Amino acid sequence: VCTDRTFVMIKPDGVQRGLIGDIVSRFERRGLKIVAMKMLVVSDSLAKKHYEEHAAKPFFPSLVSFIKSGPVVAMVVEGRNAVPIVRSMVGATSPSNSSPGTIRGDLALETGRNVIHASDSPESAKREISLYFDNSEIATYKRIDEQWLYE
Ligand code: YYY
Ligand code: MG
Repeated sequence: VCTDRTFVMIKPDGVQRGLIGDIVSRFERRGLKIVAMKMLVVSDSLAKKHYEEHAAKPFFPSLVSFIKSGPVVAMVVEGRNAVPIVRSMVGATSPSNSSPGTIRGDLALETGRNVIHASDSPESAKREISLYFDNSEIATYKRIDEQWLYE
């Protein structure tokens, strides 16, 4: 049984543009398991903590205000190699570099409106999951297709 986990967040632009279903569906069809999911409006302090690695960058203030600008959908996604698999599905940070077939490559045009966040390493996944979820909010269950997804 695989317990690799990553943190994913559909950003306010993705929610406002009606892309929640499309994005969640991509993860489900890939075989990844959604083990936690909620809609919330990110507070100022949570936004700054989430993106603390970028605190000194020129885009930090606009990134923080964008992330707070409307509801987001936060998720914990589980599956073998969930971190790199989800990052490859998300695509490059700048949509002009993200390949067609990726979420950003199919659904976004600008870096500052790139629809989705996903953790970039197992360590950041752990940190980000704990910023958004209590352990009690994360479900443990089996998908009925797991025997066909894993050898
Ligand atoms: O992990 P990822 O989201 O692909 O990119 P990061 O380099 O961690 O940057 C986080 C976030 O910041 C990015 O999704 C958009 C925004 N951003 C920006 O607005 N302008 C940049 N030059 C770089 C990043
Ligand atoms: Mg990042």
